[in-house]
Amino acid sequence: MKFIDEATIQVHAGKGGDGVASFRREKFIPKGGPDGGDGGSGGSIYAMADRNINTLIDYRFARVYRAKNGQNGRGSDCYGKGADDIVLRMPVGTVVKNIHTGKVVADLTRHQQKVLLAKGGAGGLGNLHFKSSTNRTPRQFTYGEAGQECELKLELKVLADVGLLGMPNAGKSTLIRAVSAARPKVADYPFTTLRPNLGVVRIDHNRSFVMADIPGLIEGAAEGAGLGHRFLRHLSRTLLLLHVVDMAPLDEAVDSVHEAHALIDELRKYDAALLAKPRWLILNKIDMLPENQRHSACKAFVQKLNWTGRYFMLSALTGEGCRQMTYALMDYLEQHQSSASD
Ligand SMILES: Nc1nc2c(ncn2[C@@H]2O[C@H](COP(=O)(O)OP(=O)(O)OP(=O)(O)O)[C@@H](O)[C@H]2O)c(=O)[nH]1
Ligand SMILES: [Mg+2]
Repeated sequence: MKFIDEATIQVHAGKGGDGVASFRREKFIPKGGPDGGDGGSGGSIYAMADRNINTLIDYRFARVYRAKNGQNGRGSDCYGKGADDIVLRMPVGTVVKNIHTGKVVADLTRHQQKVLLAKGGAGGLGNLHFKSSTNRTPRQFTYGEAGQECELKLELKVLADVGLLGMPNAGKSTLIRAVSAARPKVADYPFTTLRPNLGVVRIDHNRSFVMADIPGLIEGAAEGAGLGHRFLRHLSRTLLLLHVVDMAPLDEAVDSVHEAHALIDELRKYDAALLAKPRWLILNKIDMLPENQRHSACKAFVQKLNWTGRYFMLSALTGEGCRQMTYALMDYLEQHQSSASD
């Protein structure tokens, strides 16, 4: 199924039914008194997170959602029926914003979390309510209220602890396959990955974290080169980024240090908050380097890049060094996760 991570919709809650002014009219009961019932409330519209849904594609096709109006009240003390609510199911990780104010209306982070998007109008009052000792034949009633309506932007930001970042072909998808059960396609051409993939990395039976693999990024992504940089949105909720670098590019003319700088520049252009996230360097494909040159090659790379943070040398293909990286990630997340969620 096509992966869609943004959509714009309109929601119109139902209007409340009107109250009614009516009087009891029956044979042998003169002056029956007021018996006009209230209108029913209009249907409301809710968003609900559902972990079985993983794209916003449904909202690309159906963009307008209207809940029904409440029924009007009737005589003989009959209240109008309230209209059913509409519940829009969305993937966990969807953020709903009001297009005009920019305000976040819902941030769906838990399965089955339900948030009101547009409230149905209250039903009007029938004349029954206006009866008093001084007014035994009230003719007043009120109309039902209008339902809320608004235009909303839906944005899916996948929920992952760790995000993979890198040029096409760096080996991101191979890495997520090596450490989790996720099976994204791997191939030796750029832009194999066209949508984010999530994988659960299990360290032992009760320790695990979620990793996100996103499409590759190239120089000029901010200006739309390659697939652009919109997929970076999916890294915005991660605690840590892994910058995957190809230590053995097929094309010898490729300067990996230059590419690494270019990628960091793209991050900067996209969002300062993403750039400020902790980032580790993953020097991949070391199986392609002779064993006795691996350390020196990686050290030289790190120095040329002026990298002072943590880095790992590994081969996503053979699995060498992957375990060490996942354990270090787990430790890091355990130390930082609780403080982040406070
Ligand atoms: N020798 C070797 N090849 C690798 C390694 N990791 C990945 N590759 C190869 O590199 C190529 C690209 O790998 P992918 O995992 O598809 O790269 P990607 O970063 O996901 O690429 P995009 O999805 O296009 O951004 C494939 O041919 C992989 O088999 C590695 O550690 N060693
Ligand atoms: Mg890939």
